[in-house]
Amino acid sequence: MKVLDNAQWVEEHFSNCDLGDPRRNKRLQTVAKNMLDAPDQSLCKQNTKWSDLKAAYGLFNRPEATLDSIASSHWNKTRDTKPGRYLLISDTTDIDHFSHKATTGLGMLGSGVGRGFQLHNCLMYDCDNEQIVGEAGAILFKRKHVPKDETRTQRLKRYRESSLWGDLVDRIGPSPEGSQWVHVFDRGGDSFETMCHIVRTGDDWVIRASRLSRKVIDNRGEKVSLRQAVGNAMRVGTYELSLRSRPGVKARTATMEILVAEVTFPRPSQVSPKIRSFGIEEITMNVVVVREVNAPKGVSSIEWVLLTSLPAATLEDAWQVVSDYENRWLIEEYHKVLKSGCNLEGHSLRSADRLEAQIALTSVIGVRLFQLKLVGRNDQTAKARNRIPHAWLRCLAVYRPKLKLTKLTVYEFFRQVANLGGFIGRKSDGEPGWHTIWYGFQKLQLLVAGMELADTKKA
Ligand SMILES: [Mn+2]
Repeated sequence: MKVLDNAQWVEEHFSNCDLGDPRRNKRLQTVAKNMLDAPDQSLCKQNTKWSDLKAAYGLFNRPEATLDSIASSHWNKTRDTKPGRYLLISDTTDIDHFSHKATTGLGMLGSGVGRGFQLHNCLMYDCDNEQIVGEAGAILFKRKHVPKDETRTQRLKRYRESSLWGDLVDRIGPSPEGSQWVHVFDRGGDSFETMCHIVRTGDDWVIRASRLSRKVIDNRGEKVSLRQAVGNAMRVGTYELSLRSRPGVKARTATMEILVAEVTFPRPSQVSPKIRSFGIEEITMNVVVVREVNAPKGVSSIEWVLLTSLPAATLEDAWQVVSDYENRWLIEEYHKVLKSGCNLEGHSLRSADRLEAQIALTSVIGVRLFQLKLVGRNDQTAKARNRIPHAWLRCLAVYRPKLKLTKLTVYEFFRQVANLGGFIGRKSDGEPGWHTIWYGFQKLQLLVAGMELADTKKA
């Protein structure tokens, strides 16, 4: 993957936005570029020209600046996948604006003490090239106070947090010709309703089961609990997993076994009117179970029960399902990028509408930062001069005269960037973390900008 410079990247991902006025679209690109140059700073520090800062506030104030209008150009680009295999990893994260007492129009968080939004979004991952494609879609949800005496029927009729999963599947839509899309959800996404939405798009899923007490039909046609079906599952293989130490638990090598079963979920008796209208009476799927055998006493053993539309007859099939689920950490890391890398919760804008525009912009910019991190890690042998913008390399060469640019790999380039941010890179240091990469990246951008300024002065 060739790395674009910040201006090119912004152009590619924001130039098709429609905010109702060409000047406003241009303004969006300026604000986005400034954000990318200094992602964890406040708006004032990102937009150091007075005209840019005015443009940012002006933009966020416009009713046209919504999550959809700002991010959908990027979403569309992400969904237009080339033939291949892709994971669509979704999750919900709380965006907490509790500390900004003056902000109006926020929803509830937690038990009602917090204030903010739930951001439910989906990250597209290219399995063949091991790269982040982008954000495939997002929904912002404001939880409202629910009356204590709400009936089950009333609950099923209203938009709930559990509806976000299926709703986002619908908004993202089906995969294009030649692409296999696999939706990967944690236990929050386990419901018959959510699966119905994926059945309708014709795509695949790997979802961690949340309720093992639910009734299913096993392969002998008997009605059992999912827990019982798991108990009767067939073992297809074992493997060793080394687990790092945690507070109070020693490091150990765990023996894991993989079991598979086929089950049918009947439609629950009470479902929302929408699901009733789909007319899906039952869904047959595979269950892949990964669990630790002979876990030491007093240690809670690992067990994943994964529900999937993918084949699971052989060990190889089952492995694929497990490794798809193992990639779920990517969305958690992406949410970390948004919160700690882009300081998403730190902006003190005065209304929920302005925050929505801010969140939209950040969710797209966060993709770029996440991509840069993975490009560095995965492209261990690719030469930097073929992939990295020329100006960045030129700048680095001036700053570090001993560096041999012709030999530099993409991987080494990003270690050098982290180096600018304070990463020392001793053997024991491992891979550079977020903050050092960011600080290094910001420093490099500043050096590049300085060099370009000097060039124009001379001309
Ligand atoms: Mn979750």
